[in-house]
Amino acid sequence: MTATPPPTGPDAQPPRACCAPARTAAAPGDAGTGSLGGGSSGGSGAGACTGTGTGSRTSAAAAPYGGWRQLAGGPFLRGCADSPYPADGEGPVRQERLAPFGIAATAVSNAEFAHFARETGHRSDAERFGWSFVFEGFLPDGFPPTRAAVGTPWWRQVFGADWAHPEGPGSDVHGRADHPVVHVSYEDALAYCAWAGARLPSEAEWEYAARGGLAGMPYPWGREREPDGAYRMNIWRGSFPGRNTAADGYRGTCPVDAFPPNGYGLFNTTGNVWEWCADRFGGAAADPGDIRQSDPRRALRGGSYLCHESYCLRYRTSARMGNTPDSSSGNTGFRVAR
Ligand SMILES: [Ca+2]
Repeated sequence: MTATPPPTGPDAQPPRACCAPARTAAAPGDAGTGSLGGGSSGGSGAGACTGTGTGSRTSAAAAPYGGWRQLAGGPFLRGCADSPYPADGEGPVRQERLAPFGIAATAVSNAEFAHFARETGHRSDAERFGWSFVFEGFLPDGFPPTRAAVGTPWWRQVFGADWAHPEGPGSDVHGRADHPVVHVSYEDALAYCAWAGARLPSEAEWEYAARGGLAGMPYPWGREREPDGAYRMNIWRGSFPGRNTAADGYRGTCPVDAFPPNGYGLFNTTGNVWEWCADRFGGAAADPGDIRQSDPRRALRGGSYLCHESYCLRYRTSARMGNTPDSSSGNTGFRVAR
């Protein structure tokens, strides 16, 4: 359990394209054991972004589970100069300025999303498509054959998987009311925001909030991943993808308010689940411009319980990835801003 700063230079990890797979444009065929096309760089799926079933909130808007954190904004240093993944567009470090904003202390929980779904009848993208991506290690022995995402065979296309059935048919969120909702797409997140009278944070807002007032640090609490040997977030412990020791206490998701908050009172900005942001991804073209504006992918931040340094060292404040707006998987959620 040693502190491990992000590797740079010749020791850097090669770029890894896919922390959560994209839903493919082609409609899924048989449910054999073959592979789906995919990866996080594909286009939006057929019929994407329609029928999200957004409704107006019919009851008084409740505060987010962990409350709001009102942040002052102002200038801050965004990005990192030594990302192990140059193609992600984490760098260069640049100063940005933000207006004051509010952001939820925690990711949206299953209980919150259930409330939204009950009131609006929202049908998530996973439900519309009939399937979502589930990590293979969560499927019980004897589970019917599934297809894998190309390049990331541990992601399995599971029919019947959605936010209320995170591991597919027969699973539920009982006992996980305070865990982050997963299997939600960008479009699902927007629908929730419309109901809740909130919005998704911009990437800049997310990163500013995740840094908790610390400049230039890879983690929300500082430079060391496990300061004084203490686990501070929910990531993959062991060796990926075969051995999940859950040494940090969690094999899958953890409660949205587990582990100590950062300096701004935000919980689990790194680890646990990837969080959708409002911005388009754009890869290395992180600054606004034609390339970024034409990218159908939306940005996600923070990494997840599946991230391991051997494969995906993205559980850092500046790390990014992108995915198409109709994609969903068991490690993707969101938090709201205002
Ligand atoms: Ca863990």
